[in-house]
Amino acid sequence: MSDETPVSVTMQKDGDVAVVIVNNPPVNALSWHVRQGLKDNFEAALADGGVKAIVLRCDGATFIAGADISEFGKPPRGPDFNAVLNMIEASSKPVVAAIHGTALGGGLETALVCHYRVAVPSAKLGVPEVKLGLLPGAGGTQRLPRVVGVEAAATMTSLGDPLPAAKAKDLGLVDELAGEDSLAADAIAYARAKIADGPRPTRNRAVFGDVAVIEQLKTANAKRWRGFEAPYANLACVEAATRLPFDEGLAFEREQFMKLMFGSQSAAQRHIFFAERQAAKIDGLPKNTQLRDIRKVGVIGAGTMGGGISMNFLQKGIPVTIVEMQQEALDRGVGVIRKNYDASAAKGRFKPEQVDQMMGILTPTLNLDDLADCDLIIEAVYEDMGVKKDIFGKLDTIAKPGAILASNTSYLDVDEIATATSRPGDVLGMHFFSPANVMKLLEVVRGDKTAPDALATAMAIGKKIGKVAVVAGVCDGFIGNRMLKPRQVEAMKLLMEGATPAQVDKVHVEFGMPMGPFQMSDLAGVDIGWHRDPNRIESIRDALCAEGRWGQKKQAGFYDYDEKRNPSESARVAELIEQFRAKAGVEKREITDQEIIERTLYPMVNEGALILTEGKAQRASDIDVVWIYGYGWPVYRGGPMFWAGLEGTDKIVAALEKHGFEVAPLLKEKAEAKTGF
Ligand code: 3H9
Repeated sequence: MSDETPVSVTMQKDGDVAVVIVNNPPVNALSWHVRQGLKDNFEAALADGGVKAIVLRCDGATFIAGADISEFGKPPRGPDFNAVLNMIEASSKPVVAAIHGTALGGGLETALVCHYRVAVPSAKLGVPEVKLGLLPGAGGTQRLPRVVGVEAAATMTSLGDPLPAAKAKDLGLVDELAGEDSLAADAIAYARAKIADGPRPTRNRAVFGDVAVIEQLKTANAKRWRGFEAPYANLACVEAATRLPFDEGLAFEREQFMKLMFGSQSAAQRHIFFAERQAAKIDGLPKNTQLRDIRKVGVIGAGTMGGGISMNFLQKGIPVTIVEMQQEALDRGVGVIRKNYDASAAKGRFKPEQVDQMMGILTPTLNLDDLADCDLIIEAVYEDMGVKKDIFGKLDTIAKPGAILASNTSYLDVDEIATATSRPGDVLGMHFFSPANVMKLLEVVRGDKTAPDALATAMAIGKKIGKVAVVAGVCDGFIGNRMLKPRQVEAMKLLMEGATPAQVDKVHVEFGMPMGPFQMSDLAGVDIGWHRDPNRIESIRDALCAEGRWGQKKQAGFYDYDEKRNPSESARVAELIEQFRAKAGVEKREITDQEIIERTLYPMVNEGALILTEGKAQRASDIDVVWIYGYGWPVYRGGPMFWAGLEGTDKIVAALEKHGFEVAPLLKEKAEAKTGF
């Protein structure tokens, strides 16, 4: 490897103003050579007697979008970031940050040591470190409250959402809005006008505002932050700024930052940051694969799934034709879409005229032939191979050449569905998760014959409608539901052996899942996939279904529910379990929480290993993305495959063997090498 330092920072002079320019695509992250370049160029500008003021700006799409996350956890290289910032801050010449795109994290911290900030109206400013399990570790938690006050600083650091430039200007974070196309010139003019004023104090300013807001934020976000360390560390630092001198506050921030940086939560969240971006990449597909044009979408089925799927496209201004068999069902489906949009409008998410616009590009019909002009058709009818093949056979004659024909099946064989057409290259799966307008995950199922451009187009349209799309291979349940199965099977076995639904669920919720296996069953419907014969009782679930305990919708499932759907443990369910145990001659025993983890979560890792070996997921991190965005796996545990590494694959294998599982060879390999995935 060459030792040469890439030139990612340069300087130009405009009369008495020096302009330091960062150019480090794609997002001008603060890589080691950028820090080096900032140091060298600021030193030069400071030493130059002809320079009276300095502008810092960036080339490319954005201002500095933060520290270079790919450097985290590696041996330090280049100058210390804080030393560079201190040097800029101490400049005797006024320094102006010229901001476009996003000034995020270390980027905003750099702007905060500049004495003035000018931004274009489309710019966004924020400290999103909390989303990586971190906090602004280069003085951000101490300088921000001195500029915007405690309330804004506490909110910005703990939630991590960037602010639009106009809002930042209201808060005093931006001094002046520049012209969208004249930032460079406007910033130079602004800097020149500040020569007489000189630098403005940054650290030597009082923190203002009421600290009570910190407790209020904790209360308001208690549910959202359950299990997370970083939001609280961010707030602790802002609170410290209100009572400690600047340098002591900085030392406190450093200590908190290092704790997070070397903890497992941030490692997991950084893993997911890159995993999410990696998931969009399709192995073996040329980067320049030509995408198909998707201007109009057809959805077959106006039920919960079909309606939710349609909403995604309507929100992006893509017209949708939605087909049902009966007028009543069609009217009901369209009514639900409108009701959902109206509810969002009432919450301020949409303007009423936007709702009208979206509804205006929805065409309801009873005629499948009306899909003839659609570029993408998504079938979302119930899970029956015969019905799906019949629909795809008809689509084959109706759809225009080149249209993508997708099934929203959650487990059926997409290759078999494709055989009903004469164009299997156009067929694939697009598996949305319920509620489809809310859940971020989209499994794009690649059939044996799916054409590369069809696949790439489905992935791209997924991104366009705001989903995190992951490629999955054809197998029962694809990635997510396939891994769910062993978990649910073991959870049921644990009931037979002595655990209660509440105990199993509690372990999962404490682990960080939004709900446990039985809560999930009750929510989704215990009767899903039931054979519907009340006299055929072969399992606890059959017994529940036979008694009409179909879950929340019947106010009875694995739990009893009151009219507000509050659950309580069910004596009847306990009785049923007891009867099954007696019949099977199983002796009830004490089940530990650890055993529940070992028997419900470890088998998921095992299944994940099989999925990888069979090539049904492109990479382990894709599996993690599926579980984070589709099932609410806690992001601070990085998804099941990343978590396996934290937990220890050797420990997992030993436990699986102890409980009599057949261990996947790939998992065994990892355990022997003592590595993760
Ligand atoms: C921090 O600053 C800590 C400080 O307090 C300092 C303490 C001492 N580093 O998202 P995209 C890559 S923590 C390295 O698809 P977009 C990304 O992986 C940081 N790489 O683009 C992708 O690579 P590839 C605080 C990064 O236009 C490519 O850039 N800052 C970084 O949709 C394009 O990314 C943040 O958390 C990075 N910081 O969105 C901001 N950022 O093409 C994180 C991106 O190989 N970044 N990459 O897959 C973002 O939120 C978005 O990337 C951004 C652009 C909004 C900037």
